[in-house]
Amino acid sequence: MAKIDFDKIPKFSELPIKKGAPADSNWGVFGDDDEVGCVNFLTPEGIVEAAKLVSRGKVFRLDTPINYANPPLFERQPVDHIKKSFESYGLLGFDDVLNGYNTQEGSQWDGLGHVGNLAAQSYYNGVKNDAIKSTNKLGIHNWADRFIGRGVLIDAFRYRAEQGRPVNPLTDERYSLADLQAALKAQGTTLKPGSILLVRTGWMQAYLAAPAAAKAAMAPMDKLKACGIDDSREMVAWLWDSRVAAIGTDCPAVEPWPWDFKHDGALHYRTLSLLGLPLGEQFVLDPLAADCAGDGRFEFMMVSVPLHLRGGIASPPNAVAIK
Ligand code: UVW
Repeated sequence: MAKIDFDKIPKFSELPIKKGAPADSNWGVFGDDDEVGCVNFLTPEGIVEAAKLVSRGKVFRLDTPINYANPPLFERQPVDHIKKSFESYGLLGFDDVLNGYNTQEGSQWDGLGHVGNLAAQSYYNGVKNDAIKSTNKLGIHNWADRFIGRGVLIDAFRYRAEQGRPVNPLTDERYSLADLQAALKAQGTTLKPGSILLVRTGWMQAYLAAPAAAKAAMAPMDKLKACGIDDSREMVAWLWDSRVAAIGTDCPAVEPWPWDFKHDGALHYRTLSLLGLPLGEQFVLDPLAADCAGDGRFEFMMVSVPLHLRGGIASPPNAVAIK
């Protein structure tokens, strides 16, 4: 893990630093061969500081149980969980077998091989499609022991409701940068360099409360409508200039769904492909948000240990927030 001098990291307005790199990309900032992206902002010093945020020993699991969405969103396959018996060996016991496990069936970090920028025909740091397809380049394994540090929650859903401008999470409404900044201020929280930012949009709570028929109706890609955060240039400039290491939300796509795959300015491209900034989706944030509202502390230690899957495209976060 290389030491990061936060003062030497270029500002968004100074990007790109590499000749020929797309506008608004940070390619080369962490090295031409870097496969870690903004997770580089999580440092050993940051882990030590984050550990000081633990005072009550309260732990919040941030992942959905496997197969929570029935059916899974975006036509992803449900997991077939088989318990393989040891009976034939004359033993009492079982193994698990997960057939058809899509690492994005529920809570997930989108890895840097998830989407590439169409205009640049490249993934983060200029990696080409063939390298994603046939090598382990930009795999989720690069984050397997790196996703630990200070977590910050912005309860944007609560803030908007308190402002008398409630968001309906089951529509494609968006949270603006001004909403996120005002919510942070109202909470009395600051974004220090090297934070994992979690944004509660209210989607998960609304989805879980929906009847089974509504869940089935919203699962197909062309039927889903979901809130998210704005895909503006200002939004990513703020995330980068705040040295955010990753952004996780409780909605399906971080940005509102549907988003236009052909639109260069989509948040997926601006973050994953241009900045190497992980996107977290379908996180469980409601119990954590209730606790933060209760004690007025919206920061915590966060430990996320993605699957050690070489070349993996995405992973359940296997994440906990500890207060
Ligand atoms: C798509 O946007 C297609 O997937 P996800 O929201 O899981 O990143």
